[in-house]
Amino acid sequence: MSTAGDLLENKYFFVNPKPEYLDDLISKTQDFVNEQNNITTDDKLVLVTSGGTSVPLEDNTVRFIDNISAGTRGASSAEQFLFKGYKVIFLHRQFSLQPFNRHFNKSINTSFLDYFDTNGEIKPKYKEEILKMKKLSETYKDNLLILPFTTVNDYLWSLRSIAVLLNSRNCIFYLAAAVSDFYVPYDKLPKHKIQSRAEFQKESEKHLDDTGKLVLDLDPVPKFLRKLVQTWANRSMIISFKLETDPELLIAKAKQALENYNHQLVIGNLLHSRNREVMILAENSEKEHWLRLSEKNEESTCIEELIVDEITKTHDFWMQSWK
Ligand code: 9Z3
Repeated sequence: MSTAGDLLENKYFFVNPKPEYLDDLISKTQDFVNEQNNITTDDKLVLVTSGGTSVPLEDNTVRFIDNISAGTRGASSAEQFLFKGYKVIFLHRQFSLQPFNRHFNKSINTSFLDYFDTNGEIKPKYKEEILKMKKLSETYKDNLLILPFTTVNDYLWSLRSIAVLLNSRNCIFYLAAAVSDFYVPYDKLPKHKIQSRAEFQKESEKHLDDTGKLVLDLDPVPKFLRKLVQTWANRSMIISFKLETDPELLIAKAKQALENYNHQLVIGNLLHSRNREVMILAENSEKEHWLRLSEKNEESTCIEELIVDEITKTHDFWMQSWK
């Protein structure tokens, strides 16, 4: 029996055109998966999504709505999965943080050129860290496929295309990207830049009210987690993230997500403490538990090391349960 949600999800891909580069993304993913021979061996693979999706307000986009995410969670988790022996597909918001490189563009005090002296040599105080990250990125380069998205539409098309290629028990979907809840469907999207003065508005593209206010009309983004869990990747382990700002809502919303979508695990975090603590709620478990960085280990560890350690153990256990 199809529900109203199903209809919305199915309609989505008819109304919203696929990104131009999608075929290229699919063939890169196919090559990566085949090269690794992943689906037929015991190799483990993870799709990490990272960064925020944008919602264009115009087809020729000048203005857009964005979701907050630097890409730290995704990029840092991708590194940790590589260290654990996983092959990683890193689907990230273009220009957000990337594994290994992230260590050099996260500081507001240091820009790219600050790493070099006037002769173009790397300054000694940065050399050790640069060489370390360069070595790691070379070591893992064949195990890492980096793919970009910008809009929520790019993201959804890419997620669906990649999911059906990876759908197997040895794959994890680790959905850390911050995905918009609302968007403008393509059939309602103004072609050209929305005019800020009424006299330049075309009759067919009226967005200002009589007082000159811009009135936006956004549709809810269909709940694709349901499709992912039930159809596209119904053999894989799926982990979603829940971002809240009100601490009183976090646990309830995480529980609700597990009940609604029946996937394996929700990781909840609050905006301002997301780099220090997260809560984990697994299917069939009564209670959530927290992972926290202590003051002692804050300097030497990142929270993603704790998260990925736990996730990979759960994945091992979960794969065993299917054998
Ligand atoms: C997260 O909650 C991520 O942990 C963050 C990471 C985006 C907070 P940063 O990249 O931040 O380290 O700066 N991601 C998921 C957010 C999201 O959109 N979840 C949806 C929701 O909460 C559902 S899947 O409803």
